[in-house]
Amino acid sequence: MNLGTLNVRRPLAILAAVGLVVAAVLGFALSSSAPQNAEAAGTVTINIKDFAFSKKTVTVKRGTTIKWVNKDTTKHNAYSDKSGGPKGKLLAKNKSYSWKAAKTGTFNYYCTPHPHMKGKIVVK
Ligand SMILES: [Cu+2]
Repeated sequence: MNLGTLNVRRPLAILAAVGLVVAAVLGFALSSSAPQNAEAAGTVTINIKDFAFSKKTVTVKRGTTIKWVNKDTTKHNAYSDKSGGPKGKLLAKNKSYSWKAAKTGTFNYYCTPHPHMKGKIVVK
């Protein structure tokens, strides 16, 4: 009688406790992952026009995508000698190159055929 009710109630109490823990962990995982994805979704566009980058220095959060769009008839690119930096190929007019800023640091870049064209991306 008394033993019988204990034997039935304990597993139920344990199940209820486990259920609460699972719900709490799931809730935390869902709420903590959503804002991070939103932050990483941004894109900053830099136009290349008249042999110059439209933004000389761009400061972004890690995870941001940088997109260079060539508006000149002449082919240009955005290339950094630094490891992990942008390694764009020459772009025809209205073509673009995207690079995700995955590492923090300062990335100086230039246009390979026109090294006087310079820019800088600071990733924080
Ligand atoms: Cu160029």
